Amino acid sequence: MTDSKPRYKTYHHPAGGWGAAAATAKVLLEQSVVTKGSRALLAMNQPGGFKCPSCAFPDADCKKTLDFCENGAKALAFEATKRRVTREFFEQYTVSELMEKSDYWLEMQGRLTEPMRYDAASDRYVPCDWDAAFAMIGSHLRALESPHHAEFYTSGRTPNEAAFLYAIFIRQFGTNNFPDCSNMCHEPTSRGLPPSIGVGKGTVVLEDFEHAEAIFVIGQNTGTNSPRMMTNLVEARKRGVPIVAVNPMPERALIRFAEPQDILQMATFGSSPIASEFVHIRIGGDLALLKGMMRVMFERDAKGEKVLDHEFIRAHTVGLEAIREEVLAQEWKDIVEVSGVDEAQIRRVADIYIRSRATMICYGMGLTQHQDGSRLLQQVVNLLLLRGNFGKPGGGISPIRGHSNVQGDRTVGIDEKPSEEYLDRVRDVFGFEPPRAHGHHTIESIEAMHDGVAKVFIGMGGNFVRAVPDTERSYAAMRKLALTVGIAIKLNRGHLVHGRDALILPVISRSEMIHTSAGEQFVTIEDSMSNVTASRGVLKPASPDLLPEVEIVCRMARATLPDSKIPWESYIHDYDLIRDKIAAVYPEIYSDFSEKIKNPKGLHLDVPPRRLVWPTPNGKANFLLLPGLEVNVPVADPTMLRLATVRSHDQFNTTIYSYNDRYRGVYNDRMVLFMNAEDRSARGLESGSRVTLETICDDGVQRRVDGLTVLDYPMPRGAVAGYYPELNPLLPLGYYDKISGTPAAKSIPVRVVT
Ligand SMILES: Nc1nc2c(c(=O)[nH]1)N[C@H]1C(S)=C(S)[C@@H](COP(=O)(O)OP(=O)(O)OC[C@H]3O[C@@H](n4cnc5c(=O)[nH]c(N)nc54)[C@H](O)[C@@H]3O)O[C@H]1N2
Ligand SMILES: Nc1nc2c(c(=O)[nH]1)N[C@H]1C(S)=C(S)[C@@H](COP(=O)(O)OP(=O)(O)OC[C@H]3O[C@@H](n4cnc5c(=O)[nH]c(N)nc54)[C@H](O)[C@@H]3O)O[C@H]1N2
Ligand SMILES: [Mo]
Repeated sequence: MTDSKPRYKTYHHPAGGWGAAAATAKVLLEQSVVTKGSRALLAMNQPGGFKCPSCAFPDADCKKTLDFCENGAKALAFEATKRRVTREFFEQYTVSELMEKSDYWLEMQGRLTEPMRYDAASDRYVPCDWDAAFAMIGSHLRALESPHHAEFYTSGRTPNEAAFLYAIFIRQFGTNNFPDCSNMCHEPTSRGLPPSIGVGKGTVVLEDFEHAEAIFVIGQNTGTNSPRMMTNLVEARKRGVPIVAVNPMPERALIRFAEPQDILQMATFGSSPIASEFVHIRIGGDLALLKGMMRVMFERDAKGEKVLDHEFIRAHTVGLEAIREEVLAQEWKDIVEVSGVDEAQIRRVADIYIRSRATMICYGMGLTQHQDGSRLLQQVVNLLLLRGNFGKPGGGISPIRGHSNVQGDRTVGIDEKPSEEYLDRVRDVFGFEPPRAHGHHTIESIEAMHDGVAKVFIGMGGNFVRAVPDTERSYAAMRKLALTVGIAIKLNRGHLVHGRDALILPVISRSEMIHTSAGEQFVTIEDSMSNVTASRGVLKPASPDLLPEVEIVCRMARATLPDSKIPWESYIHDYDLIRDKIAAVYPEIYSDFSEKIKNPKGLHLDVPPRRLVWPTPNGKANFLLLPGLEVNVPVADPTMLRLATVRSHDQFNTTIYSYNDRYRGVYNDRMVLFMNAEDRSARGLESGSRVTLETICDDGVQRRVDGLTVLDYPMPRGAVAGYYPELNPLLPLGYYDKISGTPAAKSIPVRVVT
C-alpha cells in the first residue's frame, strides 16, 4: 500500500493530453524501463513489432510513429519491469505471509523467473524444474476418474497458436471444460448475437468510424479501457458526428478529451468535446432507453414519417410486428422511471438516431454484465435493424472487447459449448474423436470445485480467483482441489489460493522474443474487429528459464497423453505448422493462413452480416423479444441500491497499477463508494463516512464489505459504484445471465449498513 493519504478532488481538465503523457513517463520511470521501455514502445503495434498487451481495440493504419496510449504504455511497463520474483523471494515468505499482502504489492514484486512448486511442509513455493512440473501435471490428470474432473481456464492474453493447441490437447484428453475470462465479459455478445444476426462478433471495422453519421457509446469507459478508440471518436466529432454516451457515470473522457498524439492540441491546452448527448442512465436502465427510442420510431412511423428502413426490414428480417406491439405497450411513465431519462431526451436521442444514415453502436461491460445481458444485446440489434444499419459503411454493432486476444481465443476453439461442425473438423484433421458433451463455463467450474467434483485447475494466464464472483466461496472452492496450476508472467492471488499441490509456471510475455530451433517465432492476435495480425516481441525474455505458452501446452499434452499421435514436438519449434492446422480446422475464415499473415496488415476474418448474409437457422436477421423494461430481477426493498463494480484508470483487471483514479478524482484509495448526494443524505450519512455494504440476496449467505468511504458523485439516484475486484465478495455466484453465464457485476443489489 502506498503510505500517502487518500485524497478526493474533482478532475477539471480534459482526459488524455498532458496528464496522460505525464502519467506515461512516470510509470516507465517507476518500473525502471525508460530506455528498454521506450524501444519497446516504438515497436508496439507497428508492423514487425508486437501487439499491445492491453486492450483489444484495433490499431490505426500505422500512420503515426507512436501509436500507443497511456494505458498501453502502463501495461507494457509492468511487463517490461526490471523487478524479479526469484527463488530467494519465495524463500523469504511463506504462502500464508504472502496471502497477507495486497494485490498491488504482489504485482510490484515483478516478473516470475522460474517454475515453482508448492511445498506443504514449509508452506513455501520451492524451485522445480520444467520436466518435473510437466510430470506432475501429467500424473494428476491421468489419475482422474474422469477427464471432466479437470477445469482448464483461459485468459484473453493467450495468443491464437497457444489457445488453438490448448483446445486440441484438452479435447483429446476428453473434456469441454473451458471456463474462460470471456465468461465474465463479452459472453453475452458471443451467445446473444448469433440468434439475432448469426455471428457472435461485432460487424464494424475501423474505417466505419469515418463513415458513421452517429456513434453511440453505451456502458463503456472508453478513455480508460480502450484509449486508442478516443482518436476515432475525436476525429468523428471533428466531422460533426453526434456522439451519444450512455452511462450512469459521467466518464471524463466521454465528455472532453485532449488527444495525447495531437501535438497542437496539447501545446494549446485545447480539448475536444466528445459527447453531444450524455445520457445519464440508471444502472440497468438501458432496456427502457432502447425501448423508448423504438417507441418514438414506431409512433412516428404510424404518422407516416419515413423513419424505418422498410425495404431492409422486408428483405432481411423476421419478427418486426411482435416487437412493435410490445414496445408500443410500454407506457412513457414506466420508460422514464426505469431508465431515469426524461422523455424529451429520449426523443432527442431517437431523433439523432433517425437522422443518421449510418449508426454504430459501441458497448462494453455496462451492457453485458446484467442478469439479462445476452437478451439486452438483442435489443441493441433490434434498434439497428429498424434502420438497416448493417452491410453499409459506418453502420453496425461494435462490442468493444477487453483482453487483447479474448476474441481470438474463442475463434480458435476455447469454448465450453463447441459447435458440432468444429468438433467434426477436429476429428478429421487430428484423427481422434473429441468429446461432444458441453463442458463448464466459469460459474459451473466453481460449482464443480465446490461440490468436490473438480480436482484439477489449470489457468492459462489470468487471475481466476480474483476475477470471479463470491470471493470467499470461490477461495474455499479452489482450496479443495488436488492440483492448481498458474501459467503466468506475474505473481498473483491465484497462486496463493491453491490446491494440495500447486505449480507456478512463468511464461515469455507478449513484448519478448521467442526463439526455437527453427528460428524466431511470432504469434497472432485477433482484435475486437476481427483483424488477425502477427505479434513479434522485441525484448529479451525476463529470465532464461521462461517458456513460451505454446511449448507449455505441448509439453503438458505430451506428459498427459503419452500415446497421442499429434506431433506436439514439431509444434514447439515451428508455429507455421500450427497455423496450417488452424487453416485446416477453419477453412472458411483461415484458408492460407501462413501465407496471408505475411501481409503486415494481417487478414480480416469474414463477418457475414457485413455482406448482408445471416448465418441464422432461418437465414434472416431476427427481431427478438425481451418483454418488459427490466434486465435484472427487481428487488422489493426500498433500501436497495444497485452497485456497479468498475475499473479505475490505474488498473488492468486484477492488476492494480496504483491507487489513483485520476479522471474520477480519487487518489491513494480504492475502497470508495461513488454515491448520489441525495441518496447519501437520505441515509443520514456525511460525505466521507465509512460504511459497510451488504448484498441483498435470499440464498442464506451473508456477503459484506467493510470500510468503504462514501464519495459524493454524480450518480443517478439508486445507483452506486465501486471498484472491482475489491467488491467481488458482494457478487453472489448465482447472480448471472443464464444464457451466457456472465456474472451481473454491474447491478448487484446492495444496502448500506452502518
Ligand atoms: N486500462 C485498462 N484497459 C482495459 C481493462 C482494464 O482493466 N484497464 N480491462 C479490459 C477488459 S478485460 C475489458 S472487458 C474492458 C472493459 O471496459 P469497460 O466496458 O469500459 O469496463 P468497466 O470499467 O467495467 O466499465 C463499464 C462502464 O459501464 C458503466 N455502467 C455501469 N452500469 C451500467 C449500466 O447499467 N448501463 C450503462 N449504460 N452503463 C453502465 C460504468 O459506469 C463504466 O463506465 O476493458 C479492457 N481494457
Ligand atoms: N466484479 C467484477 N468482476 C469482474 C469484472 C467486473 O467488471 N466486475 N470483469 C470481468 C472481466 S471483463 C474479465 S475479462 C475478467 C478478467 O479475468 P482474468 O483475465 O483472469 O484476469 P487478469 O487480471 O486480466 O489476469 C492477470 C494475470 O494474467 C497474467 N498474464 C498477463 N499477461 C500474460 C501472458 O501474456 N500470458 C500468460 N500466461 N499470463 C499472463 C499475469 O500473471 C496477471 O497476474 O474479470 C472479470 N471479473
Ligand atoms: Mo473483459
